[in-house]
Amino acid sequence: MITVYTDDHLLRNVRTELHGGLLVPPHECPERAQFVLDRVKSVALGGVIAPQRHGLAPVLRVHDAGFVEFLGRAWKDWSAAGNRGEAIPDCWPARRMAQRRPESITGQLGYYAMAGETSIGPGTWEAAQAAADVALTAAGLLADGSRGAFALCRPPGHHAAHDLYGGYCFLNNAAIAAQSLRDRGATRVAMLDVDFHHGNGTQDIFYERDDVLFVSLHGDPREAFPYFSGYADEIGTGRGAGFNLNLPLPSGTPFAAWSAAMQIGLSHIQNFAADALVVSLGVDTYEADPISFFKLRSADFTSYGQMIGKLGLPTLFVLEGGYAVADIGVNVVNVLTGFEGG
Ligand code: OKP
Ligand code: ZN
Repeated sequence: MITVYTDDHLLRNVRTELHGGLLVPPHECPERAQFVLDRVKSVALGGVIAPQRHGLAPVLRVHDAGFVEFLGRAWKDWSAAGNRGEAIPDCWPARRMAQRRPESITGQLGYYAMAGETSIGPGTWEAAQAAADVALTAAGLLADGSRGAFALCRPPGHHAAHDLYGGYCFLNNAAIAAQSLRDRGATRVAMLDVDFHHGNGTQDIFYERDDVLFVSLHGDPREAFPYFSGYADEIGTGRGAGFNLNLPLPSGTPFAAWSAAMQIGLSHIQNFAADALVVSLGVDTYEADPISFFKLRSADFTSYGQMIGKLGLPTLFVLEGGYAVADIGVNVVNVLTGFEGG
């Protein structure tokens, strides 16, 4: 399997994450990508290629133009306003408040943020664009006939909605790639989100559509981020009713229970008769993950990679979360080798 990767992810290197009432070094750090790349090379998964630039057109197929324009200038406006730290929102359009975009950059951060832990710094936008290019380039490999491809993306994307950033995400790499597969001729695309956290952004982008099925396994939002999305009764709306499947699971879920839910998700994907599958591959379901509460072991990642492989679909894997940094490479690549029949 080919991996698409660029060092441009290093441009996303903020110092702060709002966590537990403190500004701490971010869980979503550059070392994550290095551990994954090292493991890809040490098991000789396949070639590693650089992304091609795709520009903003494929990004604007799923994201709001005002939102994309905001991301492109947020750091410049924030620092020009005299702020000395990284850009963090501190006021949101909550219930009964005006849903209007203010002029102030601080107000705009609140307008476009779905969470406050995700600081914006210099280079954040350039890295987010590079991650989208990685996903688009890997999608191009599928369109050209590959059975599998791996987009080694950083920053991740599945919390980024049509016009919202947060949860360490800015552009929804997996959604941009799925839409590009549709635009390159696929009639139906299935998306499977195995990250510990609900992919609220992907759900949002495709919620009214019947040509993209979204299936997500995740920590029950009553107890886990993103708290306000991911309930089982969110099934899609309009034409999209029945094309969104959420499988929330409780704290302490071991692989036996997780894989039973996975089997349900996979059978929905099978019935959908997709032309291609996009997997949002987060490995924060791991037992040692510092911010999550499932109990998967490293060997379990191989097992579920095999389960995905049995679908027999052209499959694009897009990296999302995983914060037990030293083990992320083994866990991610176990999924990929399992998929390939290892
Ligand atoms: C991104 B992805 C720690 C919780 C921070 C954001 C989690 C984002 C996860 N205080 N909340 O889905 O792995
Ligand atoms: Zn996650």
